[in-house]
Amino acid sequence: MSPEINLNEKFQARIDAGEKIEPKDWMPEKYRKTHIRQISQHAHSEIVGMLPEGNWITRAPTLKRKVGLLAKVQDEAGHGLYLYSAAETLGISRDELFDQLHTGRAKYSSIFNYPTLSWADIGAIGWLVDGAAIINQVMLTRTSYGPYARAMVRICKEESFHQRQGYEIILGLANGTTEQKEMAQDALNRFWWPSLMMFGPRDEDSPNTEQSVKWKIKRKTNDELRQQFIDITVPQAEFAGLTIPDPDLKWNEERGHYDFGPIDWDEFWKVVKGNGPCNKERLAARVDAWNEGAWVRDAAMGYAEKRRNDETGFSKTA
Ligand code: FAQ
Repeated sequence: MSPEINLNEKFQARIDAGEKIEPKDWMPEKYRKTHIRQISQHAHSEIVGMLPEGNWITRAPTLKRKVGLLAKVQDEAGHGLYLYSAAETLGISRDELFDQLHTGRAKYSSIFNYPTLSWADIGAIGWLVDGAAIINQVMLTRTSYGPYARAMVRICKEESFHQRQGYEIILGLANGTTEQKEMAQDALNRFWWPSLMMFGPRDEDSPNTEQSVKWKIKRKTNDELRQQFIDITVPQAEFAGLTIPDPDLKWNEERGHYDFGPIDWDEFWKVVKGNGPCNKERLAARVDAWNEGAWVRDAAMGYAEKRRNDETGFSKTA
């Protein structure tokens, strides 16, 4: 047996035994690369995801709503930072990760390429987008790579607050005037299908799932998580008096799940490949932020360098 096969078998045995893999442990190159891809895609999603909501901070209808939204958007920045740090433990620099995003080589979640047209969209994002993100991320708290799993624990706590604040906005609108209820329904109509797409392609079209399940990166498949999200969310829509925009949606007694209509996968791939309603705008906003923030990074690096020099001797010994 070659040493490489032996290492691979030992690695799989550790995974099967439920052990966490830590940064300095031996790991197959593909495991490392899959994590860099997934964690960085996740990190990019968090910071690009700040843009559609940031759009409404100055227009939130009350002080309470503004404070809630500000806190949420700030949380997403924090999630991005934990996740970039987790990706860095795999031997890639943050500059390289940002370069991949800015040059369009790295993906981020398709959902953030849709516009936020009304205040109700902020409710819909919290309720549906954070709701979908939690379903996926609760699974990831048990993922096999230690730094990613640990980052997810805190992120999930914050995401549940986000989900609740979004659902509360939707409930307020749904129980308000006719016009407010229509706004909530319109937001649900536009965000429902893109939220289902967040879970990724159907299992039979998902090239990464099989290996990721074997390595316990994913504990559930895209279709399993999507179904879980639908089953949880439909009663929430009913409680709010809103209608899910799917004429085929029906409880299936035998399966113990909701059946649902076909997802427009052409739309999904169009958005993933950069041709959604806001892809260009989102990327341009990130590139601008990077360029405009250069002086802050330079100043922080200059200060860190100065402190390092101070600690190594000269000024401190005086
Ligand atoms: N959008 O073989 P699979 C959030 C790509 S966080 C764009 O199934 P995999 C918080 C996929 O990368 C939301 N691309 O891939 C928040 C792959 O391409 P590649 C983000 C997608 O990785 C809320 C190809 O399609 N969450 O919302 C999408 O096994 C509010 C084939 O797919 C995460 O990133 C998509 N929707 O499964 C923030 C969670 N789906 O790289 C602000 C972690 C698939 O081979 C405001 N990620 N693709 O060229 C995951 O769990 C997985 O990566 C999946 C995809 C499930 C997303």
